[in-house]
Amino acid sequence: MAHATRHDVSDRAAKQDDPYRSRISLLPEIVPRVDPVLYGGRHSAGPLTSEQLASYSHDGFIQLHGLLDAAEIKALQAEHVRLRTNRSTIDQDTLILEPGSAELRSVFQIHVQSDLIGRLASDARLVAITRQILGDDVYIHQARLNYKPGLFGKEFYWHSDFETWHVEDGMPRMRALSMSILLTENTPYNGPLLIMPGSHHHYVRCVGETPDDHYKQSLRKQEYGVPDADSLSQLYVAGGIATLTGAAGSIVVFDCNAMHGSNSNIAPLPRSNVFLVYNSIKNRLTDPFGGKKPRPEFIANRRKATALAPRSVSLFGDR
Ligand code: 6CS
Ligand code: FE
Repeated sequence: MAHATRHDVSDRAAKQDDPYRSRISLLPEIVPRVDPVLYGGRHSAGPLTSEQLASYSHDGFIQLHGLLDAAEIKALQAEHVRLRTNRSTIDQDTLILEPGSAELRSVFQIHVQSDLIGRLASDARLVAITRQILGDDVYIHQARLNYKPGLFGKEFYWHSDFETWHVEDGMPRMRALSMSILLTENTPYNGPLLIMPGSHHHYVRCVGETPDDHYKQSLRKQEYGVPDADSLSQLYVAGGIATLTGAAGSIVVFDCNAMHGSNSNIAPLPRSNVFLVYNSIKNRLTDPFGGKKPRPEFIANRRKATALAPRSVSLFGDR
């Protein structure tokens, strides 16, 4: 079926009809989310309890412990070290450095470049949770290893991932989620993920025109698609800030539109997490709603947007 792209209608009209338009007006705005958080459907009877689903719907995130066993966590930590010490084996286009230094910040398409993390991404335990929340088959939109090195790891300022994925990648609706798998202990002092509970129910329209090839800058330090101070303060007053500390192996599942960020890491120990972004196959990318050219495949998966077949419930093959 031919998908009408937005070039078939006047671009201006398309932009005004877009409920999640952003980076158009000179004034920021907070508007209500128009999509559900939990999509129910045929996968509604999944591994999460009704209390966990209610908590996710209310706050925009849940933290899961004990899903991976000690051997799996150890294998993921060894893989993290292998990737870090064998940088030459990684596609250099997918390596993102810290702003102002040669310290490694992120490795994208990590589920393609690491067999073990590829198995993690299609693990039946994770896919079942994602299907239950998104109510559909899913695929990986983006996967990255965020290093946040000790002493030198820089912050990720407050943002909604969906605002970027909508404007710069053409993700139509809020039917995606991220899973952050902690590879090192996330403590109060090494830059853990911070989320504003309840912020996912609101959409912050940002100001400012997206520069060409914005990702070359934004993945190091994001300056466009950054919410304004007043909107951030309103979301904070409404829901506060949750600090997602936890042991290696715990998993934070959070909505694509949750307002989140993390502080710099000046502690002498790294904060490394794998981020897996799952998108519903009904929410595949179209043309970027911001009108710029699509971002590269290693950031936004377009060519392999087919339903993930859940693999065994072990990172070590069928068990
Ligand atoms: O632009 C992106 O897709 C990336 N930027 C941030 C700050 N979080 C999501 C994603 O990694
Ligand atoms: Fe993010």
